[in-house]
Amino acid sequence: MENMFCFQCSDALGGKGCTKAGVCGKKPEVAKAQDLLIYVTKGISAVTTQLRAENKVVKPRVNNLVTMNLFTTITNANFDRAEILRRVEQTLKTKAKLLAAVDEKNLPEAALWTDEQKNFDSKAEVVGILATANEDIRSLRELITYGLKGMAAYLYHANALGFDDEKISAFMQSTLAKLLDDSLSGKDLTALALETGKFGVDVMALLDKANTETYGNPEITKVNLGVRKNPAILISGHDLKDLEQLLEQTEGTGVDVYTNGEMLPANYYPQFKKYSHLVGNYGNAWQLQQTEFEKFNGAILLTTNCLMPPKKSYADRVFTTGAVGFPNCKHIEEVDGKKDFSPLIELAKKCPPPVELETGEIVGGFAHNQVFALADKIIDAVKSGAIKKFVVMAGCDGRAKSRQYYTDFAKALPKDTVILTAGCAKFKYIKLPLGDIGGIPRVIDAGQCNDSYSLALIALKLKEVFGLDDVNKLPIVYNIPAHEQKAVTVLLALLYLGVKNIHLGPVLPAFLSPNVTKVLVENFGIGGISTVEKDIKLMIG
Ligand code: FSO
Ligand code: SF4
Repeated sequence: MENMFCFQCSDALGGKGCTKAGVCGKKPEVAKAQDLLIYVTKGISAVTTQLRAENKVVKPRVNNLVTMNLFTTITNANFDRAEILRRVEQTLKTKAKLLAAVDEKNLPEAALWTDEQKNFDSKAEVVGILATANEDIRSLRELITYGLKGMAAYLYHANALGFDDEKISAFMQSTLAKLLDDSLSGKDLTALALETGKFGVDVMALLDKANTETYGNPEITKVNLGVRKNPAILISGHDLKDLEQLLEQTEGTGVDVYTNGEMLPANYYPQFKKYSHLVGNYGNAWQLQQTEFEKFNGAILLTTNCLMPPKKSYADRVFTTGAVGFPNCKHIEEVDGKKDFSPLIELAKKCPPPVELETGEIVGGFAHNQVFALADKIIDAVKSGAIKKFVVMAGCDGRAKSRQYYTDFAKALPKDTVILTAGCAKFKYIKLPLGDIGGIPRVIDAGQCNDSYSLALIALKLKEVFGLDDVNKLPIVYNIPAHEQKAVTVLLALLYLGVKNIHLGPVLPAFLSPNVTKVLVENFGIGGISTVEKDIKLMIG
């Protein structure tokens, strides 16, 4: 009997799945608690879907609960079994109240399950991923589940800024309910996966609106990579609202703030530029945090994934918030819409300043608004042949040595190509001296992984400008490094937008069965990667 089963990210052991413990550091008891949390979340979603069918209102509080449950189970976010089981109990309690208001007749077992025996583990054993025996149905169900998890992450951030769309929650919940329905065929589930892509576009558009209306449109920005001599706080993850509150609370305290990983693009927003104690970015993508966090010396705040299990040498300086959790790391709760970061500030004041990792600057801030402002220049460069091809390399970074491919690929690209990036994948090449084409940098960074939406808008704009009837006729190729479930959302969104011939790497997701892979290859031309030389030839010609 396996201890656990998880294959939701690119680190799935042996390209198949983690069965003894997670490569990410997730223990079997945490994996099981997550399986149970997904099961009860499907259960409450079946109830809310029934409520909507009966024209009854589902309160935002219930939508938020479903969103947060999904987000909690994303890779490298929450390793705290007690917190995950607390969410299971809260979900069952909320569901019990909702059940009183619906017709229970047609509801599935998961909607009616209660925890009377408090025997979480034995239930978790039978409701995990492998509970679906047919490997193709399992593959499609998980593909959709991961797309929904990524959507939940983006919806959570939009909600934090006061933006919401009930239609997105209704879709997420009705889809979760459908994943309990054994009558759905592979064909039905394939269609549902594409519909998940449609809502993936919607949720990224909502978050884009939330971010830009709150913090302004990202603009071309030089971000400092060096350090100052003050004590400091490092903030990582994707939550801009957390950064805003942290900057407000650290103002005038003598404590500096640095971004890390996916928080780097915060430096591109006008609204954050007014804080002179936001010094710049420290470090690289998530998989280097065990050495970089040690050297940072100050307090560290993880607002979302990716969190690696903290090493003893700095664990007492790590704080979590939102969906993130790790046993014995202090967690900052939100109370009445506010987070009190004073424990971090007080700790930071007692810490030495960060050790300098590097000096210099990087340039970013090429979200859709900024790129549209440069449209004439870019169109001229394409028309004159100065830019021959755009290569979309948005996605994730990760720990696999094989990801060196992306650095080598970026270096080997001909000088008349431009990389369009977003997400932590950028750290594999954004610091390379790749130069520019008539003032247009050869790496155009749109922002976080959710800002892949900007890249889609840019592609659609180019299609319109060049009068093309198909987005695949543009001189754009897609070489996407994927790791966790937000990348699945982005992938499904691209498929929904009709983008074909996407290359996924460094490995094809473990959760794609041979038959599902075949469908993706035949209908969308999805492929993997091989060597840099072969792929340059294939993609660039
Ligand atoms: Fe990266 Fe982690 Fe943004 Fe992901 S930090 S890997 S796709 O969580 O979300 O790009
Ligand atoms: Fe393994 Fe990834 Fe699952 Fe962690 S999240 S247990 S590394 S497949």
